[in-house]
Amino acid sequence: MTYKNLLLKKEGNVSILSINREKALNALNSEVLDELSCAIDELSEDKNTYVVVLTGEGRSFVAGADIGEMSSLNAEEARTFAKKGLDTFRKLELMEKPVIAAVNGFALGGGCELSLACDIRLASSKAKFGQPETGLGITPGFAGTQRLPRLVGTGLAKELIYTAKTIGADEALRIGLVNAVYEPEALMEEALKLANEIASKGQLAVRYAKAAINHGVETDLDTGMEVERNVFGLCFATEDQKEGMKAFLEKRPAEFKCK
Ligand code: DAK
Repeated sequence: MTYKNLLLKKEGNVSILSINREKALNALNSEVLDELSCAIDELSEDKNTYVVVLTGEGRSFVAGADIGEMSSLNAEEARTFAKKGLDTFRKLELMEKPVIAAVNGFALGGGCELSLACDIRLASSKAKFGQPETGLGITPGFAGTQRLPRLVGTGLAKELIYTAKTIGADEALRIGLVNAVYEPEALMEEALKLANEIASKGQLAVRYAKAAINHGVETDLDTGMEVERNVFGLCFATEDQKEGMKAFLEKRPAEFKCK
């Protein structure tokens, strides 16, 4: 499928999805959110895509929800807009395949929240993160109040949200908002390296692990361990498990088939 506001490139088992609305620093309007939702469905169904890298064109990852579009919403329309974003981000988070955010520039408001819905965040040294909503007289609307404290802790999330301040990549690394920081020209190369490393493993195991982690962090330890026990059992119904262990015993690299 072709998109007006997205670029989709497939390189082997890795797909690169790039938000392409440079004139508004990739701000998310309803059209971008609708396209993002379709692209997530497309990538979920694509058997050859194992890992997704999400990034933005130009100097921004995503500079937030589109303030122009949001400014004239009434309360009911704001709830509808919020649902569109929440549902799309949740779909991304729960997608079976891992998603790496390659944060190339501004990740503000809805942009920071979009990165939070990804499995792993890598940043360019030029990236800027923040939840500027209170400066606009609103609360974060795409689950920033929920995902940010889960990732960096309540105190730091409250400070970032209450002050609406923007932080640089090094500070984001220090507080655990991103996994690593790279020079701008190295970011995509490093994101693809990580994506390909993940893509070389048993994909069903990776997907089960993602599901177990996502489920586990939202529940008590005993329930989480039960989820893990179940996905562990499921692995033994896959060809990948047989191949992975056989390859180890035969002292050769495994050839996984995602089966
Ligand atoms: N929306 C619309 N246009 C935007 C935009 C945005 N978020 N961010 C940038 N742009 C546009 C600018 O208007 C400008 O357009 P032109 O004037 O050229 O037509 C163009 O992108 C370039 O931006 P600047 O000229 O401002 O570039 P600078 O380098 O000077 O500044 C900046 C870059 C990122 C610091 C600045 O653009 C900026 O502060 N942008 C706004 C960042 C922001 O506040 N983002 C958070 C938005 S609030 C909810 C649902 C969702 C949300 C909340 C509630 N519910 C429905 C309840 C989410 C909210 C947000 O994300």
